Amino acid sequence: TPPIQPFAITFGADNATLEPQGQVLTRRMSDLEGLFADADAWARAVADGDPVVYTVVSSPVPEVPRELPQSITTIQPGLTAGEFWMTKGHQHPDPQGEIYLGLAGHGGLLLFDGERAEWLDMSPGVIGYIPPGWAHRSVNVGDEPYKFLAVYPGSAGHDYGWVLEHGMGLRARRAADSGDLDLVPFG
Ligand code: S6P
Ligand code: ZN
Repeated sequence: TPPIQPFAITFGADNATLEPQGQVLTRRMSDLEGLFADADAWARAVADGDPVVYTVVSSPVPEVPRELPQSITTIQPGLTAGEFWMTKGHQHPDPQGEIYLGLAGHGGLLLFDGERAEWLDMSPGVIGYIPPGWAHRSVNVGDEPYKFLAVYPGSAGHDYGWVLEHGMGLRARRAADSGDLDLVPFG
C-alpha cells in the first residue's frame, strides 16, 4: 500500500463521523461475552434483540508501526443488571500511551494496571491520558450516546484476553436508590 499522505479530518455535525473515513466496527451485546458481572442478564439481552452497544469509526490511517491511527467510539446508553454499558477493554501488547478526547455525552475511562484501578470522568473537551501498561475500558454513565476520539500508536495492538483474565479492577454500576454512578470492586 502507498504511504499515507498528509490530510485533515473533519468531524461530522454530530461528532460521530470522520471524513475521510476508514473502517467501521459494530459491537453488539453478543460480542461482550464474559464481561458483565451478571451473565444471565447478558444472555437475556443477547436473546432479546442483541442490541448494538458501541460502534468504532476509524480514520484511514492504518494500524501499522510509526503511524498514528484515530477513531471515534460511540457507546449507547444502557444498563445490564445495573451495570453501565461499556467497551470490551484491552491492553496494548506493545505498551504505549494513548489519548482520548471526550466529544459528546458523559462517560468514564476505567484504567487498570493489574493492581491499581483509576477512573477518569469524561465529558466533551476532556482529554484522558492512558499511560503505557494500563488496560482501558470506556463506560457510558449518561442517558445519551457517549462519544470520544482516540489517538494511539499504530504498533500498539489490542489484547482483549488480558481483560477477560484479569478483569478491570472496578465495575461501573448505577446505584439503585440514587441513580448515581457507583464504582464497585470487580467480582
Ligand atoms: C484503541 C482505542 C479505542 C478502542 C475503542 C473500542 O486503542 O483504545 O479506539 O479500540 O474504544 O474499545 P475496545 O476495547 O472494544 O477496543
Ligand atoms: Zn487502546
